[in-house]
Amino acid sequence: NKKGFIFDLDGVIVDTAKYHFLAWKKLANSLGIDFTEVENEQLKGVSRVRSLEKILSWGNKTISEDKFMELMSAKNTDYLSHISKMDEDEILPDVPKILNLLKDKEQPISLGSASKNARTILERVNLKKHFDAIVDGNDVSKAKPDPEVFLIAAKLLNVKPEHCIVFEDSVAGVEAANAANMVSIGIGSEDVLGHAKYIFKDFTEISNEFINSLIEN
Ligand code: G16
Ligand code: MG
Repeated sequence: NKKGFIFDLDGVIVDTAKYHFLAWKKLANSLGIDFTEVENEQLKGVSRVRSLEKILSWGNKTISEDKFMELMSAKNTDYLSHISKMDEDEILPDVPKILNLLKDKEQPISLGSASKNARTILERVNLKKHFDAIVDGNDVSKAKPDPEVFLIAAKLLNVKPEHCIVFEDSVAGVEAANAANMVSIGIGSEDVLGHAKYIFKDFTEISNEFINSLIEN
């Protein structure tokens, strides 16, 4: 029995969501736009371009295309300055345990991230070797909630979409997994991820029995 296990990156494997938050907040505040956890939640899983468009619309701001590119690049430079200090300690609890369990069970594993920095981050935390495929923001033309990222991952793993399981921390990502006809597993709070098929606070709540049942069913 082979299923395809697809992991989102930010907020699922590593807690880079806090660095995105810091970088977007700095940028928004510099434009005189309020930015709290509430706004940040809506940017999770959302591409860099779309995130900046949203922030500008919240602040009723229009800017030139050049300025837009400049802000995107400044945000990423700021974000990368946080990333460059990351190490294995920032892998979220029990993620290696689950990856190893899936490997033992010979289950194909892919990354399915919106981030263009995904490969860099996986290398920093030394997890790249666990993945049979990596699909990230450089490989897609349509961002989450479009299912494209997960459908490409399924294809690379050679597993049918309906036999894939997606771990996601974002509203957009759970929507993308559902749209791809995959089993969506929300990692985070029930208030936010209510439309996921299953929800867990984090991987410490996921038992080996649960993983086995996903493989068998
Ligand atoms: C992540 C984050 C988003 C971020 C996006 C693009 O997606 O959740 O907040 O805006 O990637 O990231 P970058 O600016 O690094 O290309 P995911 O899908 O890994 O959660
Ligand atoms: Mg995420």
